[in-house]
Amino acid sequence: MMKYFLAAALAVLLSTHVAQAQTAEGHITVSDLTVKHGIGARPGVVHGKLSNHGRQAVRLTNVTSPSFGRIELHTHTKIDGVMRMRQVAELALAARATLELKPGGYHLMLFEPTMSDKEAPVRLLFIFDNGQQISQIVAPQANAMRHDMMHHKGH
Ligand SMILES: [Cu+2]
Repeated sequence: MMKYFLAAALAVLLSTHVAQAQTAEGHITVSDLTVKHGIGARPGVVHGKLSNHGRQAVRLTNVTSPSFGRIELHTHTKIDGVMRMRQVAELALAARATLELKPGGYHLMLFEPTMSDKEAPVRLLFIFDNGQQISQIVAPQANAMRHDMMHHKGH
């Protein structure tokens, strides 16, 4: 019994230590996030800002959410004169730089929604290759149909 208690106490100490280490080394901030759900079966989209205040480049390698089965990192590239969306494995954040996720540029795409209430806040977890993880809760924006159709044209 005592042995179990000590192991549990040690586990708490260790996890506290890890959390503090992440805060101390956390040079990245995520801000101005917007979440828009897709109409019908179309994917939703996330825009915002990723800022790296550190002296080393980092990469955003994954974003997860309990509200979506799959989140992809996307960019736009011009192919034969036409702007098309393309999935990328990661987003590079240069040292002391801000990467903007915006229409016509980098963005996140939200697939396989698991929530029934489209007005419910969406929790997003940003995972970086330096070990930092940032959790944000965003209230989805009301969806303007025309905007949604423009965004997904040529997807
Ligand atoms: Cu996309």
